[in-house]
Amino acid sequence: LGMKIAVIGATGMVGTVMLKLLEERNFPLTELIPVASEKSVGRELLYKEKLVPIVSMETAIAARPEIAIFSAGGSTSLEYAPKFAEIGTTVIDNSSAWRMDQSKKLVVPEINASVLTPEDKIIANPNCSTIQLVMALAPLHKKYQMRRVIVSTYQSVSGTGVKAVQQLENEITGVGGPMAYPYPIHKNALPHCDVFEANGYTKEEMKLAREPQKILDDRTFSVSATAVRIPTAGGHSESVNVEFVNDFNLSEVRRLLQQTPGIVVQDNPDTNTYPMPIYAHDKDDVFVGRIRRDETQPNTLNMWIVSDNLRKGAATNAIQIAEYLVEKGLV
Ligand code: A2P
Ligand code: 11C
Repeated sequence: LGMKIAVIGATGMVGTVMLKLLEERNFPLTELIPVASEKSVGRELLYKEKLVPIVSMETAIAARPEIAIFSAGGSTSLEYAPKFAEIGTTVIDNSSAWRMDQSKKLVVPEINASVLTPEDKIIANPNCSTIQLVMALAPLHKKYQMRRVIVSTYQSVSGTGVKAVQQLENEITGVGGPMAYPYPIHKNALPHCDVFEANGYTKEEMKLAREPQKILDDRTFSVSATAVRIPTAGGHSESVNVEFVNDFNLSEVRRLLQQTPGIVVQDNPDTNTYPMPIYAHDKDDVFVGRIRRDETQPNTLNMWIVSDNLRKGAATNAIQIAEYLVEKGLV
């Protein structure tokens, strides 16, 4: 048994990782249909030691794939995801286009894959910084009930795209080139991820505020975020302060996190053990450390969460959704 899978944005930062993961995880596909912009059509990509031609969106729709995974920006998703859905393709969309649409599910498989039905033809993949945050919050929320989360992020340039990775490399080697950010990123920190909204927060900060409530299907807690871009490439890091309704015990918190599939606890001050982007890079897990009590107020925890934003934050999560659909016979 197998199926046709289209990857929209196959040449991009996330698309490249998707192809690598489909191969690595031996996804049961009979045909890979890579799609990119018109300028890339006709080029070939390597998949399982075979060259596969990049095709146009129209050619991909005509091939009627069972699943199409989109990572080619919000406007491409808004225009084309419904066209695939219309012909019966299940779309897994990594852009922010559909995430807060009430008729679309927002899924982190370890947390809420069970909400999916065969009728869900456009499924939204959450934002990268949201995924790693909710992965660690979900088991703790279930046990102690969150009241308020304060998160500050330290985000990798890879989250912005190829142009930003190039800007950092150019600045390190001292050559000029196009700027992805309004300021230098090398030796800098920009309190600015994605665009500013009218309330003074960035779009990235508002994704962190809104998406966790939808994924956990609970509006009784709130999230306040500050998102910062730093000159790192391997993953996003987050400093997280969580106030719970109920008190916790630190060794139980560690045990709950350790027992959660997809979470790895790296936490030992005696050996300088804590999560870092250079170790999270190219891994599918979410790493949690610096777990400690906030001594300034009751029932409050501090922790540090790191994950590869292109893996669990994007491609891995999308492919896990596809694997779930196949496993449950939903496509
Ligand atoms: P291309 O390489 O031809 O530009 P990134 O997020 O790293 O910037 O990558 C964006 C991805 O989305 C690339 O694969 C890019 O293809 C693709 N893409 C951009 N616009 C379109 C479009 N209108 N139709 C299909 N793919 C697109
Ligand atoms: C970043 N989170 O690192 C972004 C990248 O909403 O899918 C992904 C943007 C999105 O800036």
